[in-house]
Amino acid sequence: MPTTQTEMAAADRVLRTEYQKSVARYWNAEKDPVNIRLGEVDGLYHHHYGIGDYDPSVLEGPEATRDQRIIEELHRLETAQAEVLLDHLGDIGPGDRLLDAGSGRGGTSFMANQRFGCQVDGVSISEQQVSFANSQAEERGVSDRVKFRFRNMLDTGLETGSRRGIWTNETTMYVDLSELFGEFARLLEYGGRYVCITGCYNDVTGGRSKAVSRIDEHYTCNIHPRSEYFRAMAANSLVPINVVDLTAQTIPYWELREKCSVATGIEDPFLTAYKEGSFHYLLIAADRV
Ligand code: GPP
Ligand code: MG
Repeated sequence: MPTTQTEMAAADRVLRTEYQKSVARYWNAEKDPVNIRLGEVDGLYHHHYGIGDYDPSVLEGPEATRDQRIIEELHRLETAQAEVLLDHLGDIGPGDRLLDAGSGRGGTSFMANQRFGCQVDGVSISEQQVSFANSQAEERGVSDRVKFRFRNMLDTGLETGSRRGIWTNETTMYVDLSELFGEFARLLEYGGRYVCITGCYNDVTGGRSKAVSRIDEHYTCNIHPRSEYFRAMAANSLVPINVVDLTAQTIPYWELREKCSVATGIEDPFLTAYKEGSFHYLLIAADRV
């Protein structure tokens, strides 16, 4: 946390609003077992949900090890989600540079570096997460290629046109999309790819359902309607090439998570929102033109 005058001035430059400060406080304090115990499975710490069917055999077998089996299975589904995100980045070479916008404890960044061998920069407004992720980079021996910075994704300070690819893995609900995509359009080279995985509410059912409001309240975020993503992309030279509705694929993750000791209580609102159709789990890949 910032203590000296210089550190406090730096924090004020990154955290411009009271809202951003409150989000940073939340993530600086966060040590939830649903994230830590899953990360400890293999050292990849994620801050997103999972996709794909779970293996029902994890629910059987010895009672004493059941919880650990579920934790490992949830972690496998979260890693599978990040693989699908990376699949949509297109051809990335070792000389390319990528940005993980809202990089959390670094899980997706390390997977990208492992897959493409390229440089990955992560930005986060949580100094705690930045320091955790940089320690992970040291431990993994990739700190020369994967770097995390205490920066605001709306104003990263990174070089214009420097990015072949950018992604947001469940982070866009904390920011204004026009501002965010304006910054991404600046950072991406011509033909560069942006991949977004997000939860968004359904314009067709109309407005924010009670279950979606409970999710907002739980994470101090502001879930956007589906339409807002496409409006803000179109206004910022980002042209969608793929839109994948992952809702059906994420429901098993939440059903399994509900049965685990690390459940946080937000499982029921997610399942309700997805099943009633007021909320989607969406992947959007778009090219910078
Ligand atoms: C959670 O990561 C993601 C968010 C906080 C954004 C909200 C996402 C939506 C799709 C609406 P996490 O892994 O830290 O959450 P949890 O602690 O619940 O696992
Ligand atoms: Mg989690």
